[in-house]
Amino acid sequence: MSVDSKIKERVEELKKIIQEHNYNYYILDNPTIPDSEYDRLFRELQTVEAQHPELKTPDSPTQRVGALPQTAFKTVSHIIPMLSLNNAFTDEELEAFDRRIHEKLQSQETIEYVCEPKLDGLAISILYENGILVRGATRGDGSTGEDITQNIKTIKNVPLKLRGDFPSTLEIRGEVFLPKAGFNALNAAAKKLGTKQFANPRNAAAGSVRQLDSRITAQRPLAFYCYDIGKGDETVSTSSHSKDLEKIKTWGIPTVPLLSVVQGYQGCLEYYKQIQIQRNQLPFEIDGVVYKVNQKVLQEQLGFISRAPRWAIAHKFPAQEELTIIRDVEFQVGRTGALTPVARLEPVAVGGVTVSNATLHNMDEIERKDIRIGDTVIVRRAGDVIPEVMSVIKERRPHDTKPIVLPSKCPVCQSAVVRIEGEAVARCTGGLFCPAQRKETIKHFASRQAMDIEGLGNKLAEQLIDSGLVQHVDDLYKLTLDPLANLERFAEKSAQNLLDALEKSKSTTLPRFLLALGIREVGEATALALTKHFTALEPIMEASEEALQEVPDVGPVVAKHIIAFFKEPHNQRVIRSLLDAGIHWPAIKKTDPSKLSLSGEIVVLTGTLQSMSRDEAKKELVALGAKVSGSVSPNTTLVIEGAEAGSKLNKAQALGIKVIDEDAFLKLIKREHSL
Ligand code: I6G
Repeated sequence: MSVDSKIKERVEELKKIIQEHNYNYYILDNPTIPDSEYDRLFRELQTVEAQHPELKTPDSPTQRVGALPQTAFKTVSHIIPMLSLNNAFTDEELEAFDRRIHEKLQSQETIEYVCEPKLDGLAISILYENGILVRGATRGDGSTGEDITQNIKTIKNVPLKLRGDFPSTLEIRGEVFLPKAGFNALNAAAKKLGTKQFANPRNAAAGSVRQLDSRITAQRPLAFYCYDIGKGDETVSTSSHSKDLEKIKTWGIPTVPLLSVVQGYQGCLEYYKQIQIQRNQLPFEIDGVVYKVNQKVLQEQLGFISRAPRWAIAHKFPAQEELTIIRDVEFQVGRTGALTPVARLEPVAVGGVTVSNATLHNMDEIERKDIRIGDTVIVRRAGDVIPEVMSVIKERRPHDTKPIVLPSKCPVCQSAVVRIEGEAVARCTGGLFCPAQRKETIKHFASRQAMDIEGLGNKLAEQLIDSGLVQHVDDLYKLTLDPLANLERFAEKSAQNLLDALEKSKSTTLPRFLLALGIREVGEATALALTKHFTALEPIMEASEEALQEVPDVGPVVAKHIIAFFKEPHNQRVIRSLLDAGIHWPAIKKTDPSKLSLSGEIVVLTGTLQSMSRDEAKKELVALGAKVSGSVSPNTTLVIEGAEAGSKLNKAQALGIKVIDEDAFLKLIKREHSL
């Protein structure tokens, strides 16, 4: 064989190997080689192609790096118009959709629906000719869109070449989006560079896909999921939408996850509730779910109404963002003295709840978003998160808006406010002289994760400080019946209940006690790590910075906070007083790392966990002594199965590897944490 044909053969081989690994990684979620090996193969292909540009083909995996900037996008006519979906905002609207279908079909039979999450991204079309990606286009007005081929080719999970038994012409439709992690990373990088941050993942995805310089798009961690076939030859279509999606997957194209086939609109409603629960845990943003009549014959009978299919509907979640006006801004003082600007809003219903306050985080954020009193703003309330002001609608700014000024004195205790150079947070210097800080300290001390003092909520903590009955946390254990019963809206019974709860709280655990002390940057995980490492309070109080930094989770900043806290004579006095009051915890034995419940185990996670992200699960596993691996091999000793587990589960079962579900995993974590 000549040198040239040898090189050509190697290029073909490399392309094939890399394409296979892309498929394993992006479609099967089952990488079979380490990243370093993949990178080596990729670099080899890049090098050979650079030396022999004539061997570079449009389907080469190296073609994802972006091409030279364009001056404008070309216009593309869609072969079949890209339609939109009708929306349902209530259960009744969904029921009406199902009723219309029955009427149109003149049938009483229960309809089978395919349910999918509705990704909050951008609809696109991708065209393959003879299995090679030749064109990517935006939806545009539905008839014509923009040619964004170069940008689509940079998206890592979009195959440049199809596999299996694909049709000669295939046009697919789907959604381009930025996973939450990618969005956060992008905004964190922008913040560091001082460049503009994106308001939400959808805007970030839209901005990235419509870049004239595809080298910029290539740096954005975009992803794609296909939801439908646009056009293919006659070999493409099956008898149902769910079978179509199965077929699409065999060509190496990623489809929308968490798909479910259900019966009737009741089945759709159950799916909706299920996805709503999972929503915050999902790795991508969704704004609702989509239901489609599964059987193609029925879809054909139903047809279209104006520009939307009669056989599909998007069931939207209540809006998480609304417009309102900032009437005023006040500064709240937290436990550590941090001043948080809070916007007082014209009350507005967001996702079914009236919102009148929203956090503005800190002065840097106010400056970055250019927020003024009187501005019309977008407020967002997602899940349990505190509502926040996302951005200002500048076009609606009246001429008489007022700037937001950081007060020079604490609004509660009048002590000086300082802002340390380089820190975003401004703080009241009043310390425990400041009633606001003392109230927050009591609330934190009594909270469920800390001393768990039942009945001692926000209101009572404020009453106790305002009445002077309590100054510091140790005063709680000196409370007696009479003065308590004299508090407003407090009777003898509730006073006795509080005393009982205080007595009960004396029997605690060391991590809870450490958390309750309110040391800066010491949360639940750090309190637990400190306990595991030192096994008693005294060595923690006396530890040097170096000794503290040996604890996993403790870096130089946290170590400094811990030292400063225990050095303070006032804190030492409060701790002594708490221990004298009878607070105690069981003695802790030093954990031998080989005795951790998963020590020596090689664990693989598969599917979506409902209660935590993959990163959190990995941390928990490491804390349990396990090694975490990305793929199942004969060395794997345990697989944790989440929802929609894929091929890793099949492989584990084939290899006879132990599989546990999320509940069993949570029990393991709980046992380890029950110090
Ligand atoms: O915009 C869309 C999002 C998701 C869709 C869609 C979809 O299915 C999961 N399906 C169709 C048929 C259309 N738009 C037109």
